Amino acid sequence: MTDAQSYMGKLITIDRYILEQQQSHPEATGTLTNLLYDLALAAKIIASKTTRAGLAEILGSAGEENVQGEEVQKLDAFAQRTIFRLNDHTGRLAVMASEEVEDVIPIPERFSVGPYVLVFDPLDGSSNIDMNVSIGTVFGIYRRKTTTGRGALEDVLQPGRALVAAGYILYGASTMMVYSTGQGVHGFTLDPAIGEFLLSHPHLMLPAKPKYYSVNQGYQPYWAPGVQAYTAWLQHDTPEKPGLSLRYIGSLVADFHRNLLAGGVFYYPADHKDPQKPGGKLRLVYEANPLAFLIEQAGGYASDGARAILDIQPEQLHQRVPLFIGNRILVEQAEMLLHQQDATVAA
Ligand code: AHM
Ligand code: MG
Repeated sequence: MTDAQSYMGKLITIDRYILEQQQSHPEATGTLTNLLYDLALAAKIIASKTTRAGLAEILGSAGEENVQGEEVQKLDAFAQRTIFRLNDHTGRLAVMASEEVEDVIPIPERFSVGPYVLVFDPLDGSSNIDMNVSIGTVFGIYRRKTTTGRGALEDVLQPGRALVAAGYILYGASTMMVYSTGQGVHGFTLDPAIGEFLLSHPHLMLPAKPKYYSVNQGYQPYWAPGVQAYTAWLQHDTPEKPGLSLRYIGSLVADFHRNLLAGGVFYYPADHKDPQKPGGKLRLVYEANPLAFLIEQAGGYASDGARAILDIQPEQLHQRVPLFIGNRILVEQAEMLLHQQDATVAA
């Protein structure tokens, strides 16, 4: 019997499951366990608002710009505040960092600091909110690197390989929390009637036969030749796979989640249209890395087109990175074709 089968039909809350996983590590102090509980609570609080997102009180934007120069929607601000406030005083974190805040977020002086670092995108895909399209939260947890004082930028700028846990919350037709602490990927669905996340997808693994490719094909005229060649390869039957169908929501967590369940590849390559984003659009620290950690745990792979996302040493908090993520065989083909085309162009 596989681990996944042993959970079939059992009613297990996220709290109990996290605790059971902790018990297989006798040395664990429970700090990480409690941090995950806090994130599950944040998920419920944010979900309670996203499910009411069509209502007048929260429609419209807060009228501010975030550090990426984008308009902050009210729900973004709410999600940011919720995650911060649930984690600022627990003594579990040394420092936090978020897409919505320019610099690292210190723990207020009046609270003690702890051994972990939390990076997050509080509400990704915010341009979809007003259209009632799925949105998500992405998070990653590191152990702090600095040994004294309060946390610093150095604690945040760690390669994804050093993540101890990562996950996302998908606010869709139902709310799901999916996370990994390095022992497989586990998915929980929120039962709104009882306010509990129940284990629905234990030990998620990518299906061997992929179904979908996901990319904003509207930018195709601006792609490099390698990305053009790669997309053509995905579309056609090849010895390795059938031709894939296109699915693109434009909401990273939802696109990632669908491909995790069905098999496939999501990519957001560098394009040449927007000089502001020569390295793609997505951010390494709190978008690409947590999802790369999850995909490797599910048997897949994530690359920037040349190397594993998890091996990149971040230089800046908000740096962008091209992202190819999904079934290993599909992502490795992207690396191969991008490399081949670069070599042709250089010759
Ligand atoms: P955001 O962090 O500002 O919400 O933007 C990230 C989103 C992702 O969810 C999604 O994958 C991508 O932007 C879609 O971009 P595009 O509209 O260019 O396809
Ligand atoms: Mg984002």
